[in-house]
Amino acid sequence: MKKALITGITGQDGAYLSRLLLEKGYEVYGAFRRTSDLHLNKLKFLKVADKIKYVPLELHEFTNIYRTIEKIQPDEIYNLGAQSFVAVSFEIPIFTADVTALGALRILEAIRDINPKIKFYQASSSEMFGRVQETPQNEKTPFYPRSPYAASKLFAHWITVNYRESYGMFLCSGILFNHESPLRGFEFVTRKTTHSVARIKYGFQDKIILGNLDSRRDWGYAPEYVEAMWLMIQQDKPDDYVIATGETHSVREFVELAFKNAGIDIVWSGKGVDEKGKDKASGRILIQVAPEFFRPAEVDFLMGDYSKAKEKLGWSPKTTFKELVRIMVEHDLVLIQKENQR
Ligand code: NAP
Ligand code: G4F
Repeated sequence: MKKALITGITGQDGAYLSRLLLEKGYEVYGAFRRTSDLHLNKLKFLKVADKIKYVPLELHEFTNIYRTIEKIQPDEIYNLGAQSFVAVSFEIPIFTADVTALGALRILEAIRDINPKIKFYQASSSEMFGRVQETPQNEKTPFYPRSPYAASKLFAHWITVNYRESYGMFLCSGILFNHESPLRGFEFVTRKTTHSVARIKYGFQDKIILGNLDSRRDWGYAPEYVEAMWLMIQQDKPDDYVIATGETHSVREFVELAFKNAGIDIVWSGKGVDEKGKDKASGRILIQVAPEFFRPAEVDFLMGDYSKAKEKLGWSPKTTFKELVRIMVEHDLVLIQKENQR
């Protein structure tokens, strides 16, 4: 039985990856950072919470990481833990760098010392492409990070490459474009939107207030993206791969489609922060724009080229943008109904 250690077990990808590895017969060790309330809601939703062995692991703390890896002796480590919210990384840049950049290095140092044969996956991000230098973005596209989060991920990415080249360790980096699901955190624009749409539909919220409606992302479906993580680690040679859908859509498109899935057609009027989205049928304002949701530096456009993953891993995305929005809205409509029946 293979042993896998997953950092960031309480997050979206931690939950889907745990389910996948358990299905494949792994013994899964879930690393969580200690808080006053260990939240296992995502793992419970997938019905895997009681199948995981939990270990406290703080990415700030080298001794803690070292001892944890030494004790478990995992075959594979998936480093999904991070301060993962780009907007907040402008508010807490040093914390972000410590966890998101140095956290990866601390794990690599521990692996190098304890057992350099442990295979390692680093959760790199399309945010590293930032102000994009070519389109679509692939593994050879130059990086141009636009936030403390992206700069931190870039350090973690290059140190992973560097340790692979320096010490011959089995280290992979997955450059994943945005991937979403009903388990996505509420602060990210997709889930913020679908959750608000459901609340508006059932009368628990008046409107949603957003930032830049024109930024574009390559949005895929999270359960498919964790399969790519596992596939990378099963190859004969470690390498880096872009995981994406190859399509790009604006926040505005996502919002329109989310409301449409709840039976509401949106019409837009005004410009910039004065722009408003109204219910076509009633004229009611449902969407507003506020400066507080804009970022000091924005990533305007992302669109990934996943041909290397397709060729070498046999991986391709399956869920379309339209299906992704429908899945998320339907989930949140049911969630809001259930919450309010209690
Ligand atoms: P997420 O839901 O925000 O999960 C992040 C996880 O990291 C949570 O379990 C969080 O714990 C944990 N964490 C935060 N600070 C930590 C610390 N100091 N020590 C230990 N653990 C800590 O993110 P996700 O969407 O699952 O993404 C997984 C990884 O992929 C992240 O590294 C993210 O940056 C990266 N990524 C995500 C995407 C995407 O579109 N989802 C795309 C590219 C890359 P708490 O629950 O306690 O906060
Ligand atoms: O949903 P977002 O916060 O995701 P972002 O910044 O693209 O980052 C996510 O994907 C990355 C992969 O590229 C991951 F590495 C990262 O960990 C995270 O999972 O914002 C998407 C876009 C941005 O352009 C933002 O400015 O939506 C725009 N936006 C507009 N209004 C908003 C809002 N974003 C948020 N979070 N909230 C808004 O109200």
